[in-house]
Amino acid sequence: MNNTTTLPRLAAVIAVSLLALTGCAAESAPADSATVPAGGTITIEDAWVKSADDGMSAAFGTIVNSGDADVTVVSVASDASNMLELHETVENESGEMVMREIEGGFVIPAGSDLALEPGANHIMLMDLSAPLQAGEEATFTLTFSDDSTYEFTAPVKDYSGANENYEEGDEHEGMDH
Ligand SMILES: [Cu+2]
Repeated sequence: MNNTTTLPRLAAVIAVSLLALTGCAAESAPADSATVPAGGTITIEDAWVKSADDGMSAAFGTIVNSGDADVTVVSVASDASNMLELHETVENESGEMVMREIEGGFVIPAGSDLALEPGANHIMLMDLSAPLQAGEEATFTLTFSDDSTYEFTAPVKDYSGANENYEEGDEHEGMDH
């Protein structure tokens, strides 16, 4: 009858195993929730780009964040433009609405959205690589502060607005006169 000695030993082995399991779970649970990439919680609705022959244009849409953490767009890229910027539109000292690169990028609050629209925040195409004509499409890649990305395709549309002045640096002021 060795049961009296093997049972406690077995119980001890099980206890150690459970400790190892729970220790493992406790370590991995917070890591899992923290590693959901920003790009996995983002979608864009009603995206479109303003048609233009050359120079500058802008892209719009509603960036939706379905996650439980704020998401920050830090940069955007597209084959349609040699250079892109994230712009906001603000009133300058003279009371004119001007657009400029937004400091810190676009923040989309958790469970909320951010509208990119003419006269407000927008994706600025600074230097078109080819004419953008209505009916065509352009593909954009958003990069978030955690280095994850989200790619979307937007149709090109004719639009007569969205002609805000660009807030030029001092070295460009002469161009306005
Ligand atoms: Cu702009």
